[in-house]
Amino acid sequence: MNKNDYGFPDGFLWGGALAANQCEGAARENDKGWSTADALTQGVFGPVSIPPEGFYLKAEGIDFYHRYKEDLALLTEMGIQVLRVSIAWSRIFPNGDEEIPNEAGLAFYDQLFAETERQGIQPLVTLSHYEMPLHLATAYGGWQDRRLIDFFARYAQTVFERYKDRVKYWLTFNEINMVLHAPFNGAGIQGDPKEIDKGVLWQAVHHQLVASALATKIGHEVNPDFHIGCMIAGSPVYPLTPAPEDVLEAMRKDRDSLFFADVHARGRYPGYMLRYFREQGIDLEITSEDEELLHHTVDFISISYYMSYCATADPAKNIQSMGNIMSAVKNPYLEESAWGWQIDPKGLRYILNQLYDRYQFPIFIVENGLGARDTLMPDGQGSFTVEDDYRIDYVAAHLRQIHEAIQDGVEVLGYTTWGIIDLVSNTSNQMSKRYGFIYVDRNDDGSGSLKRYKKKSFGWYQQVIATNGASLFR
Ligand code: BGP
Repeated sequence: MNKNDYGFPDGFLWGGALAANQCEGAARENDKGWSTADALTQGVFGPVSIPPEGFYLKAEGIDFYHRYKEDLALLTEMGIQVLRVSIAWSRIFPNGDEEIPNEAGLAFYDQLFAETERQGIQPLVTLSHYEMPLHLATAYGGWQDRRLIDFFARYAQTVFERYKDRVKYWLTFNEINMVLHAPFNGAGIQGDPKEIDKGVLWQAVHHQLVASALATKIGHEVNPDFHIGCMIAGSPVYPLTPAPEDVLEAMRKDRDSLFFADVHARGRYPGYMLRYFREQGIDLEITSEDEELLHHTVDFISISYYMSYCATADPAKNIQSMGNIMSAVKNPYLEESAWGWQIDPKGLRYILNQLYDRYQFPIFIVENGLGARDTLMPDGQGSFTVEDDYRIDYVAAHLRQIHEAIQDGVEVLGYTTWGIIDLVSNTSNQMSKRYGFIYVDRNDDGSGSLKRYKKKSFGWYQQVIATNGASLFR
């Protein structure tokens, strides 16, 4: 890779990210089964509705299922090179435990990936982005059941073989470290995370880690050219003060996430986690076959990045700030979004360096963006737009820090901004929390034409891509 002072490396992949359950809609079309995402009709922390009842936005999403050609045409006009999407497992195996996949579900992604190929866009595909067939949650208790490893492996094998000529970049589980904080969202386990037995949760985590390694093994067998990555919610943890107790607390909290990358990159459990299990009396079932499988490490690490956190050992200083799925100690030096997420572009440079120092694996930033309320207004040319300078400022500041990290020597594969087209929020199930560079006319009550409009950020990002990042420094 050639680098210059104001550009990004040659081959750096610019793009956007979406997830099936937040954009596709068509919740029951072509024999799709219910997914756990359907059951969270009011957001990640709402009640679990089995079966899903009443109105919920994800049932129709932004109708990407029927409008993907129009959307890909707009994204091609923007110039993106990579589009992160996910496959809805419940389209392929509606119940999750069948032997034979649903042909109609497979056919949809055939068409989608044929279209990305036609448009010259590289797909980056997540196997499980916060969803799994709902039946696996109700009949098996989700990932606490070891049999899910085989169900997931069958699903992975099926889609790897089917799309091997059109998809090269894969991710196993979205934000796998969030299972601990939202167990139904991440692992189909019902109940309050604080009340679920720790042993049950960690056993589910272990099953997912083994399943991720097994999928990586299978993927490399199906096509040795595959690049398969893990995906963690990346939020570095700073000590609130230089008190040694705070520094240690920050290290401990940081390891809640780093642990997942450690296993994916090193192929074994780190000593600090074995100590934790010992001291908590958690006795996991880890077979020697599991240990063997974990050796199938990933090719790269991917992260979402929205914020950093602080940690303190002093309860009196523990003022909480809202975060993505989890909350943490508020950093007094940072501003926050309208949803209370603290904004810290430099934290992205920090975590990229931290991960690269730790593993020397290439890193892909597969989510980053600003959730904000937008106002649609006439664009003076007979259509509508959004003057979203706040979003441009946010993304530009983060991209400049990625550039810094690259100058620091970190190998960064690419950047896919989150929700490049407005979609349904994961935590709050709102449309009004918008991330896109493309506006979708849909409101929280489900009204709206679903028409797409280019925001100001559309043209701005088009320039960034066309200049390979150099326009960020003009
Ligand atoms: C990540 C999820 C995404 C996405 C994003 C923004 O945790 O991987 O699916 O939703 O956060 O979160 P939200 O939609 O809650 O604003």
